[in-house]
Amino acid sequence: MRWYAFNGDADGICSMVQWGLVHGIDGQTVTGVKRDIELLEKINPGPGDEIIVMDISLARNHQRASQMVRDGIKITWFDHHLPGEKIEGVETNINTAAEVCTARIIESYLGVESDWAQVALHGDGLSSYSAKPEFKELGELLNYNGYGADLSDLHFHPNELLNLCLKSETPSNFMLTSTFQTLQQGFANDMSHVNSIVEVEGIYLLPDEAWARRVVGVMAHRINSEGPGPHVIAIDKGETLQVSLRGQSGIGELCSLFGGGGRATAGGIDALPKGEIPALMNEVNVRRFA
Ligand SMILES: [Mn+2]
Repeated sequence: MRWYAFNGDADGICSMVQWGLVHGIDGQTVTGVKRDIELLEKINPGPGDEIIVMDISLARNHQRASQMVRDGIKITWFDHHLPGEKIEGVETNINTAAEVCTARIIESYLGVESDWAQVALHGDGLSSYSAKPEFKELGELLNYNGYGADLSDLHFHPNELLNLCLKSETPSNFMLTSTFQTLQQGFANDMSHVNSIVEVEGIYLLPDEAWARRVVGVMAHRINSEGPGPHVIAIDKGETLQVSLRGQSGIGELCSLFGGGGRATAGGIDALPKGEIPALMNEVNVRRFA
């Protein structure tokens, strides 16, 4: 059997849609909210099974991937996050260049130019590398749908969105559906709360409520487009902060200093103890005023 593990955000979905339009997606799909990236933990392959992974970090699935390869499972990995140490036997199609998202990697792998790759660029905050601004809203909305503490926070299960996108075939068709309208309305409602959030001591701090958990990503992209950063957007989890960091370069590395990770321009720290906020802000400020 073939398994697909894909990130539940715009890039993961758009990668899968492209694959599905060319090869179909027969098999078992495994996904989750955008933050849910240790997806290999949810797969129990049998002998002879194969796994295709899209838009999740190999570094964050390293141990499980190594074990599966030793067990004879074939793994093909498409991604643009820092991969960590090489694993012999995993076929990797990984490019961490700032202008690349997974859907672009899939587009060149398949050799079929696709507007879904353009949608994904917008979803990943890479609009400046897209030639199609008409898909910016769709990219942001698919990305927005992936944010939440768990699947119950989301308007649509990522699998359901994947199937609706496949049914529409093109982004333009999808934008005519009631699904698109539902996302537009949900987004507008959530964003109506955002204006009250101001930067305090270098951090945009959000309450731990469903609307905030859903808009944190889009809010981070917008704040990042207003200046070089690094920008800190965080959800107050009580003892810890769930941190999103955005900037122009070195963001994944910065997050990894605090147990997080990411790519050049976007990263996160799942649970930063509040006592470590000064240390984080020191690192951020060194880069802000460099
Ligand atoms: Mn991505």
